Amino acid sequence: MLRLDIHSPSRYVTELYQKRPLWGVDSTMAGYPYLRKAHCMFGWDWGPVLPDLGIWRDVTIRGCVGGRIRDVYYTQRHQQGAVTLTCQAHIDAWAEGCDAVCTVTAPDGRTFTAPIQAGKAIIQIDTPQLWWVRNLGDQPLYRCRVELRQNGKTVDHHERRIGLRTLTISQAEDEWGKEFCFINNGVKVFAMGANYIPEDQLLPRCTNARTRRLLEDCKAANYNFIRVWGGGVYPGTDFYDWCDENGFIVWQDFMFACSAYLLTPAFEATVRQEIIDNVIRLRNHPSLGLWCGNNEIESAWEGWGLPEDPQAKADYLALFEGIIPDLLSQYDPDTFYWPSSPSSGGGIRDTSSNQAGDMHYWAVWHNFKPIEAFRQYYYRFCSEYGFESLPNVKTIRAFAEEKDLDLCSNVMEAHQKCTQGNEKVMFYLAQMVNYPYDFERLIYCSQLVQADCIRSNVEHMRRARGRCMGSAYWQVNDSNPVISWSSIDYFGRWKGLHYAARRFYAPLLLSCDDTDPLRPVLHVTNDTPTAQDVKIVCRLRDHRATILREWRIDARSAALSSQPCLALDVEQQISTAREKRTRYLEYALLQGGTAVSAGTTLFVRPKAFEFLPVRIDAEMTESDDAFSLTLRADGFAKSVCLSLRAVDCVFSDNWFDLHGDQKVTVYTKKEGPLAAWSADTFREQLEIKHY
Ligand code: BMA
Repeated sequence: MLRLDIHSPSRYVTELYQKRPLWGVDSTMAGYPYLRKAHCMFGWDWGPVLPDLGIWRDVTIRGCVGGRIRDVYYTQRHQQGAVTLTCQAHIDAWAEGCDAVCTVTAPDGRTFTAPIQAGKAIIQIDTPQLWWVRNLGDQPLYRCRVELRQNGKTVDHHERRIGLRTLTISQAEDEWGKEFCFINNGVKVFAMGANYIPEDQLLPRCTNARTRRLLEDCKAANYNFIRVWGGGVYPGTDFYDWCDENGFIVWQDFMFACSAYLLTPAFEATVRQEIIDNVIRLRNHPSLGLWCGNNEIESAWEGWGLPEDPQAKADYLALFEGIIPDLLSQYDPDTFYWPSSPSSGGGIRDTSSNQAGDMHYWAVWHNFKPIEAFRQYYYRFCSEYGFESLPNVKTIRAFAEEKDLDLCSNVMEAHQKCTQGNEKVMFYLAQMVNYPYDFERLIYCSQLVQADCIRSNVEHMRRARGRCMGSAYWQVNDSNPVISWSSIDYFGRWKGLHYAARRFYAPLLLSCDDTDPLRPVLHVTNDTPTAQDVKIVCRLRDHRATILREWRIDARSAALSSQPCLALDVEQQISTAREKRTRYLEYALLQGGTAVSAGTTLFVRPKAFEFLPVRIDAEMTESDDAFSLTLRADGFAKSVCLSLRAVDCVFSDNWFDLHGDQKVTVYTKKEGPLAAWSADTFREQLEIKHY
């Protein structure tokens, strides 16, 4: 008989806290660091206090006859175009007559077999098909199977898919300090993605299908990277399988965040087992790029003014700079370990360095710095920065009644968990846009400002490619319907930011450095592994979208590079305050006649620009599997947002700008409820907003 006793987590942490307080972040239930459950269940600055309890993943009991395979670890050495694969099998063979064999099947069907002797088999793979991060190459996966046999009969087997690749962090010294950069098969990768938190505040509601859909949405927004944040849970194996298949790099935090811990013998024992279990479970995934000790605890000890607690501080170093790296050197020596995020390498010092390591930049948002402050800072790898917005009105209506549709209502404030969160929303809106008089306009404007703000930081980092080699905005998803930093809300609805991410994370990017507004410089950032021939068109327009001046150049952008390609001087045309308010730049990077990257730069903030009334025409066509829209404006329309009243849908492009003489065609697939729609219904349901 297997008996499980489930005790109250709240009672447990409260009792321990009363005996001995232990620091944890605000807006949580005190004492939560005492218990190895997802911290965010006890509340976070985007989640309610709802510590649930129970079993939420499958539990199995396996019987074995003869012997069993506990686990298998595959390591690889790449030399002169060949791979030596070592299979280390941890086998309990109790019976006489047991032997084991490892068989590797390549994607092209070739097989390699070797007997396992003294727990090891060595397999030589010539002409290996390498696994690459997305956009650098393909993701061929090798199927590896270990069989344990007793007198020729299989008694147990273990199967995994691996990728043949090297993937680690390079910290080579350079003119700015030390780089911090993923390097895949010798190629330095600019990591582009976001932070991932648990998909539901109540874990049993999470499903593999939901996770896959979220990851597909990340892929649609051109990510090649995702950081699993340390205040939640270790995702299920399906998450990593998807990342293996799609060439994402996973930054894996261990599940510790913003807290102090005490290494009592019982706590240490459970933590050790947790680390061992998860490392064994995840170490063979080709997408696993890095293990990270925790989220923000090193920086908290360094500079957050925590209550004095020498024991907890000493235990921090013992756990994250002693026990965990020791366990990794035993269980997964090949994956890079980083003690904390952010960090410059450990020792509780210099955790906010712009010379080495990763960085969390929160001066914009948490410290009320203006949006432009992003661009004054140079990061080596920015693993967190963010900006809040309100979710889709349909999401809000899931928890609010008509009378609650007011940012400062009790209901809306209950769905804002960040300290002074709504004040910050309004603070930044007041800087950027005209006063949004109705609630839906407020939602629209908050998403517009969020998207613009994150875009400007990402473009800045991508222009600094080489010096900066990674961007993960905070955060891709929500665990509940809430006002937060996410780009996709709890119900999977894309905010303006997610559409913007699709553009600012495009492998080939055209962006404008307007540090000196009268001498803006267009840059091409090429994150593809080949040189690209491009055409750049830039136009100075007035607020009717009339072209006042045009520049055109052909350029060749080297593989994996970022270069200035067109320096403009508009001092003559932008000399008066009125010209600043009525003129703007529009630019596009063309390949084969199509714009693959485009943007707009105003000389003032949107609230100061003199927008004119504009009419947008939408022409609709229909095919068997999609509705297409061709949009045209009779002037300049900024941040055109398309939606359907009754249902959700993702458009091939959205939140784009329209300029008089140009048209934009977008489509949406006839999926779900749309499958049964007529063209007339689609037309009636279409809503078009713009700034
Ligand atoms: C970072 C994260 C989270 C938090 C977010 C927003 O510090 O690590 O702890 O939710 O910022 O404040």
